[in-house]
Amino acid sequence: MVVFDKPHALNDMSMHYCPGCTHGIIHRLVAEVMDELGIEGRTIGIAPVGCSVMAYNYFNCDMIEAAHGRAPAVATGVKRADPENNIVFTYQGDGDLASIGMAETVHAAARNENITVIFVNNAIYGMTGGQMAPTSLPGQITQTSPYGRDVNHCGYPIRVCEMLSQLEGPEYLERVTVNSVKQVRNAKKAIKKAFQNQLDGKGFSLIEVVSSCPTNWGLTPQAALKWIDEKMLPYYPLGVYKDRSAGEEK
Ligand SMILES: Cc1ncc(C[n+]2csc(CCOP(=O)(O)OP(=O)(O)O)c2C)c(N)n1
Repeated sequence: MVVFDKPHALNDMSMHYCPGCTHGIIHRLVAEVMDELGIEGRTIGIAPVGCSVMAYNYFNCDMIEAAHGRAPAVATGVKRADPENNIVFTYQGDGDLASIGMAETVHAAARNENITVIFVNNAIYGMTGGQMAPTSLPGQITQTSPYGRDVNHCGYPIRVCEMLSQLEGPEYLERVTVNSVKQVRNAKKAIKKAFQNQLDGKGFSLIEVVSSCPTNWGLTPQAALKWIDEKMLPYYPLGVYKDRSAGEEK
């Protein structure tokens, strides 16, 4: 009896992510959803610049690499080129989505582009060695805030779901995490819904996944998962921030 198998939508290769990094879990959830919805052959993923820059190697669907932060703009073009057939998702870190790419994010949401955005918030610039991100917590020690993020000097972290929920445009915004089995299951449900919304023509769906970066947080993998509960979730509460179709007959 098969009790564990690789999703077909993930390629059979080892990933370059650090031990304890949750990018791998999130890749797997996206791939499982592609399998379950039977959309691998018509899905086009847009990879970001950041640790997941090589996501194009891992997903077994068509992939395009976007310039840093521009994934929602590329996704807009790909979706609009063939809206009936193309299923388009972006996969972006917090530096990519909420810093250099903030304009693309906000405008794609405001336009209610019928795309799916997977937003991996690990509160740091992982790939470049742990600089402060727009989502780094007040007091968080990073390479560019060695004494902790000083909000008087660097401003406050941006809560993306809360901010986008003020727009008329977006269809669905939810924040999840993947630091326990229960949370991984919830995250999968949210990711599946975000793809299903696109199939149903409902519009812009963004799932923010609160994630770990043990290497740049300077923690063991286990301690990093605990840090999510203790530090990240009080600042970034989990939940649905917008669901325009909530209450509609399923
Ligand atoms: C135009 C441009 N500016 C800056 C960089 C340098 N750079 C590469 S990745 C990155 C940030 C990545 O952080 P994030 O999006 O949070 O993803 P993570 O690596 O943490 O998964 C930056 C600033 C770049 N590659 N291109």
